[in-house]
Amino acid sequence: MRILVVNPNTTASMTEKIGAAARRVASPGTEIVAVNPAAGPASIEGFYDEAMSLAGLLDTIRTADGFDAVVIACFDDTGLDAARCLTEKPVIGIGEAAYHYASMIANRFSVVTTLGRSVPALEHNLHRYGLMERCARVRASEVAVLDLEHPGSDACARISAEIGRAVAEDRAEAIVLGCAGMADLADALAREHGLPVLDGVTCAVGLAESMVRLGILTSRLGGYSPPPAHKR
Ligand code: 5HY
Repeated sequence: MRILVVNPNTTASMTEKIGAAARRVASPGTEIVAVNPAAGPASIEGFYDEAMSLAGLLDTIRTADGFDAVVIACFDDTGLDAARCLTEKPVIGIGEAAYHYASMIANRFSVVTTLGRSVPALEHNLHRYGLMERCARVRASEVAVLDLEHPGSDACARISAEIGRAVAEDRAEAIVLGCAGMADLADALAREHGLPVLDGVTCAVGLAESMVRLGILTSRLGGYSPPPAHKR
């Protein structure tokens, strides 16, 4: 099977990191193709950036072919509903995937994301997915998305400190890392804090593979029905 993994921001180094994380967990025989649009925001932090990234994201999915599933590798599940109108193949948002997995392994989990301005979009999605009750809190580490691309930055230490606060103050039993750019940090942080730390890219690839294997496709009726040809 072939899985298209789309990073909706335009930072190629982050797309490579996302692709590497996806390949680490993909089954033998699964090909991962990680891409990002040519135009759009270099990072997505909040509602405005999300809106500005939509055209590039949807164009990337609309023009792609030969894929069995699509993963949207941005934690606010950018354009997820619109993308599901473009193809009957499963389209998985890394946020939605991680929240569902977290709710199956813990009674309450906390999300640790980047900047404060990113928090409301994630909270909105948790409500939409019916999982807000299982999420103790969405926390901001105040690490900018692009700081994650600088190995010398103290990004990991600040994320780790926020996880410590989530365990102490939220009684979090699991942590969801709220940015695709944190994909390479999950294992070390789980060992450091002694609880499950989930990365969305990993969860989404696992979910996509199982949906493809089970032959589960997106309904073509109602909300996800394809746009008429003249609107494509
Ligand atoms: C992400 N932004 O996963 C989100 C994280 C955030 O460019 N990739 C981004 O802050 O919403």
